[in-house]
Amino acid sequence: MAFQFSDSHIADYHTLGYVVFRGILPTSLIGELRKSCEKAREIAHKTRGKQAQRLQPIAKFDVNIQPFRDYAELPELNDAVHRLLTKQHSYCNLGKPGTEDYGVCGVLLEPGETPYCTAWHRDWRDNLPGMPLSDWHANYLNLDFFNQVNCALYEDSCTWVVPGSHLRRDLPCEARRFPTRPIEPPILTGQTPEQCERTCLEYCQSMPGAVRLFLNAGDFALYRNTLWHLGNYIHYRKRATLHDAVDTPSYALWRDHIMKASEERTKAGQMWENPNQLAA
Ligand SMILES: O=C(O)CCC(=O)C(=O)O
Ligand SMILES: [Fe+2]
Repeated sequence: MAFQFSDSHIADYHTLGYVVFRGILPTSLIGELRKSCEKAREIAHKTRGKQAQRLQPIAKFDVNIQPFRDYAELPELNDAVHRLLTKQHSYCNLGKPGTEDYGVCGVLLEPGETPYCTAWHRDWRDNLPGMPLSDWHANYLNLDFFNQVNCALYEDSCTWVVPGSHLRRDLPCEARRFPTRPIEPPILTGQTPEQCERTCLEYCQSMPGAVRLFLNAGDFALYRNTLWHLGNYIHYRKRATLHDAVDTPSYALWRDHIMKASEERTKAGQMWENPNQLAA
């Protein structure tokens, strides 16, 4: 059945912190994007090794970008994004040809050799060394910021989330689970691929309230990257999932400002603040 936008998409996004526009990509476009992403996988393996898990921004590399332009212009998807957020919000920015601006859109890939799992995190707060947390806390509810896309070209069950966590600071059980910074990822050294798979799964399940997001080919998931989430990857499960921001001019400016601020703080040795141990 053709995708139809409804108010429940708006309700889900705001209450859960994520929404899925099911089957919104036409099958012909899925096919074209898959072809471009085959090339992206080759480039990622050549330049970053077999375990590479992404190529981003895609416009920087020698892949056929036309399917991405078609995706960026898809009327149903633009309409759904604008109705969910505002007309100022746009996805799949591919940058400006002839400049160093390549936009944000990339592709997430399966690792080539063995499972891997990121640490549980809330983006920027927990994965950017030097991030001034007062700035994150001042902005984490701002709907112009932190809107992120995973658009699956193959079935994808890599992303785990804690629904509703985008609306609040950490619960006591979450702070107890991850008392220190940087947050500990699962420890995989010396493990066989089968052991890695089990360790990663148990790590995902160890977070109170965690659920796995299931996407089918052509599903567009939009999520608040301020919610607790992670990516858990299995080498035998093919993945090509477009990864992108639903961007606004103010979010782009904020990112520039934060990247500079965090670099300076890192140089000054101020690597990690702990959000659950901040001075009052
Ligand atoms: O692979 C995923 O779905 C999640 C990736 C992620 O959390 C990130 O890029 O910060
Ligand atoms: Fe993330």
